Amino acid sequence: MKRPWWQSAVIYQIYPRSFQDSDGDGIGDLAGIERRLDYLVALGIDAIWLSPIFPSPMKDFGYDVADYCGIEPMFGDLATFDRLLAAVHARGLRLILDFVPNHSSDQHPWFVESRASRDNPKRDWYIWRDAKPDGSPPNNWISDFGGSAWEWDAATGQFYLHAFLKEQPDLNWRNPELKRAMFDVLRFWLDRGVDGFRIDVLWHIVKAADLTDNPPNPDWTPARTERDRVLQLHSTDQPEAHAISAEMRALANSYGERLLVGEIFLPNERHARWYGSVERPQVQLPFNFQLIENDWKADRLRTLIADYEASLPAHGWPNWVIGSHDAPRIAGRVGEAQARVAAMLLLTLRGTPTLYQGDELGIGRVDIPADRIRDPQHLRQPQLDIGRDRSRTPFPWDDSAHAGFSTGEPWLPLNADWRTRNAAAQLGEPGSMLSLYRDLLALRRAHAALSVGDIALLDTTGDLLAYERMSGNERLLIALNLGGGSVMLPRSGDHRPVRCLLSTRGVWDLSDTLAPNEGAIFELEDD
Ligand code: TEU
Repeated sequence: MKRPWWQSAVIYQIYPRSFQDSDGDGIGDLAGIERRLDYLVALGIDAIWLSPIFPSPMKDFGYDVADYCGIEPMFGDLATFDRLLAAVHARGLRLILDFVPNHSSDQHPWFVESRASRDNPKRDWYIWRDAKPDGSPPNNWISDFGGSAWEWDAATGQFYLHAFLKEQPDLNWRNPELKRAMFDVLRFWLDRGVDGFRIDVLWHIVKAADLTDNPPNPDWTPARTERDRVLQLHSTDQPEAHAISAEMRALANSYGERLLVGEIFLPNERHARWYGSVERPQVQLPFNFQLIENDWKADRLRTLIADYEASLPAHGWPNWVIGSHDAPRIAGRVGEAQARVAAMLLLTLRGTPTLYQGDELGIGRVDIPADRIRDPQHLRQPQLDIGRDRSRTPFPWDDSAHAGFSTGEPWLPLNADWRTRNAAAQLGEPGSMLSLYRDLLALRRAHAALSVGDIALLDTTGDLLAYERMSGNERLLIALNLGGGSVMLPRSGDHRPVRCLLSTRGVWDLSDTLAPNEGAIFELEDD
């Protein structure tokens, strides 16, 4: 059976503002990305996901779209985009775009019309409601960025809904014309040749028709725990959103095998429903954030891997991610030595991994001076330790001015150690994080067991996390030491490790032991 391309692929997320600037304005752009494609080829990834590149007032840095079928001038234009897409395809890579269907910018012409008057034809493209008799918002829903999810519009005397910033009004997917317009957007990009979409907060796009109050959540924090999400009972995860995602998939499939990645935050059982059924599939990859959201402890990870695998429908393909433009840097969170183990985990688990730009250099936590904070979520809640800017700092390419990112002052500061922690410095350095990523990606490409093989978790204890991956006659053992002491290698039934293919320390030389913070991949043979 020929597997679809995205099952054996590794996706690399680019945050376009921060990858490579080509015109000296301190903000990355499409021509800059094109210039760096060979770096990505050498790294060994298969597909690129670009965070939003569409015209935007940038209140939420592109997640507030003012024109779904254009390119933000700061990033380039449609001609630059077509060139980039051709250059990506010429290298055998794929390109997926970020589709933001839940909300537009308040500057989108649709919203400008919608708010113009109550009888405007586009009024119903957004979610407008009267105030309660006492003047308060229509229900108790809260915005992900804090406060009520309703904004009063004095001119027309109604509230509109916004799950995120007030400059990101929620679109009304129950309106057939809006829905048609959004499907036209998907067609526009599919016709141009993109290989798929990452769909922003897909689970949000339809709300309960009667806008019922959510269960009260007085302890809500922007940390967004699983509990917070479950309490968004009526504002998310509606059956109609599943139906729409099945229609999106049918459209994507009509173009050949194009990939849909859905940003979904839900407990396993409800999360798994976003795969849909064999007859009526939804997204191929409902994004799985569990490695980001859980403690970095061997027993915790073992349980979550087992539970997640067990929750997948038979046709459901897993996926994993350890970093994004919204999450703290993995190396900041678990430390640099463990970040190497995390890289090995991400690239040896069963399923499609997504890498986040800069994690392959081991960039840690970057502290942003108060006067340079740009993240709207952080600016609204400065007292909370949630700054997303820390993961959005410019990519350090080399030790020249501004780390080779731009000839001008970058829009966010660089990582403090950019003079030594940059791509050029790590390229020829066998022990570097970049070399480890390249080795892992090469190994994954060479061993089907690592990309598409089965997985069997071993019943280990303490700081050891271990599993086997197998395909055909090949059987590999991955043993990860999540702690600071040595651990014994696991006994694996009647198989024994015969050869170490890769260690996060460079060499594995300890017979039956893993050094502190060491992860290693072994070939197994029958006893
Ligand atoms: O994020 C969705 C989301 O749930 C975020 O609130 C995320 O949990 C938060 O940023 C973590 O602190 C998507 C995008 O990835 C994010 O950048 C956007 O701000 C958001 O949607 C609105 O479009």
